Amino acid sequence: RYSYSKYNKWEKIVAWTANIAAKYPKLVSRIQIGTTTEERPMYLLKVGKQRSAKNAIFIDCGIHAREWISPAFCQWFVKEATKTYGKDKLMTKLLNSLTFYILPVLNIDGYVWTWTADRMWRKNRSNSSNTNCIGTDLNRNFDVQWCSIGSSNKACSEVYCGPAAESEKETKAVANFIRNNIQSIKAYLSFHSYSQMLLYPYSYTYELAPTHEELNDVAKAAVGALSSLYRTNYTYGPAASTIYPTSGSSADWAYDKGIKYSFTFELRDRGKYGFLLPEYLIKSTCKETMLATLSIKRQ
Ligand code: 0X9
Ligand code: ZN
Repeated sequence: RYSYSKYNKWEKIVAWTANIAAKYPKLVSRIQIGTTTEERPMYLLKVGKQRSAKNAIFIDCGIHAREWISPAFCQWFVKEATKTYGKDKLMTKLLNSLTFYILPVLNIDGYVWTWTADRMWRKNRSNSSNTNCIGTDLNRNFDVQWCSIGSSNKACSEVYCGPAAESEKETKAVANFIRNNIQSIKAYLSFHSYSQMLLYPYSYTYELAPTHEELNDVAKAAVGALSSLYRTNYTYGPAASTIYPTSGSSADWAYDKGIKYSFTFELRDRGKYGFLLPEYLIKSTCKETMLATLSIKRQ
């Protein structure tokens, strides 16, 4: 059986996307949105009962390769949705009226690299400069104030923005999918680690977002739901002032595209293990994050 409380390598995750879609054909379908730099297919799982998705939430995990708890959460979410649909009242209602687009690993090449060569790799694996340095930070590559604050035009930097906005195939695939489904996507959620924060726009400026009050209310409720399980403490607020300013991030891009509910999670922990969060903490982390995610859904 598939293990949701272990970290799975890419070969296992990709097989799992096919298996879960085959096991729940009326609830789950698998869609290829593009290919990565190294030509791996990028699959997202569409979860829900709506025929044509009128209301949808887009969720991505693993935009940064080393943040392993993030893909683990996306897998957990799909497991919970499929397992409890038709049993749990809330989940049934939710999936009858809402479609979840779940991209379990956005930065697949980078994720593979963390399993095979460098556990602490962050960026993708493209070679887009005339240096020996590999990789663009995909969370600096979106077309929003591209390559300005909190971003670098040096290929060797960990926050390299790439040669142009959307220069990376992974960025392009996600941005194209969201653009093509913009009428139905009501929320955008991006999962990272670590530091236990729930962030909302803006990241590229300290100015407050036009819907700041509402975003703050939603974030407050979500972290409240999260902490109700194991008392895990999250801080929340605009990304720029709560974590640090960044430009070209997916969450700011989605927000400025008109997706009103755009949130970035920085999952456990606060630095004890950091990116190397041990497997025994996957289950509790995913369970509490589920509560926060469902709290946002209810908006
Ligand atoms: O730097 C990042 O991309 C994120 N932190 S991480 O340690 N996971 O790399 C924070 C992004 C914050 N910006 C937005 N949410 N827009
Ligand atoms: Zn990250």
